[in-house]
Amino acid sequence: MQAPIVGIIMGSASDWDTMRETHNVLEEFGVPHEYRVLSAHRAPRAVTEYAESAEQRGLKVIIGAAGGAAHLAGVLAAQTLLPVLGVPIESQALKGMDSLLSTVQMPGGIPVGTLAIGKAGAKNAALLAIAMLATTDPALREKLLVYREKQTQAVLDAKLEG
Ligand code: RP5
Repeated sequence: MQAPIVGIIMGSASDWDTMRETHNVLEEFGVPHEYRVLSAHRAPRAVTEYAESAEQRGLKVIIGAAGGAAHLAGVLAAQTLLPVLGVPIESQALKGMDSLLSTVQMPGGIPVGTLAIGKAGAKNAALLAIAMLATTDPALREKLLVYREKQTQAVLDAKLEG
């Protein structure tokens, strides 16, 4: 088994229904990855340990997903030089607007590349991580090209009933 190069971190097991999308896309592309529940407020020391050791363990990109006061991706980004992508989980109370704003609105200096709320963002986090990795991996770039071509063809072939 290859060592993971992408780390998916989510604030709660309840985020897995969304973050499975990220996992599925990375699986489809054959990108070695790991996924864990680590919370910035319920397990802050574990988040620090993860972020501080990630680069040395061989990770290239971290994806942080959380809902509500979603500071997880920012806290990860603050403690590593690796690029961190953020997925705002769709919360019950505010439909993910809280998650979106607290993930995306990082003060200048520590960036989090924030994706859309919910499953679209989870899927795109994987695709964006793949695009980043593909800049130095020609085989992965080829897979991304084929994926895009298939997607385009599916749109052009779409049949409407009526
Ligand atoms: C956040 O609080 C998690 O990322 C999750 O989206 C949200 C709710 O967590 P649970 O109460 O379902 O564990 O920390």
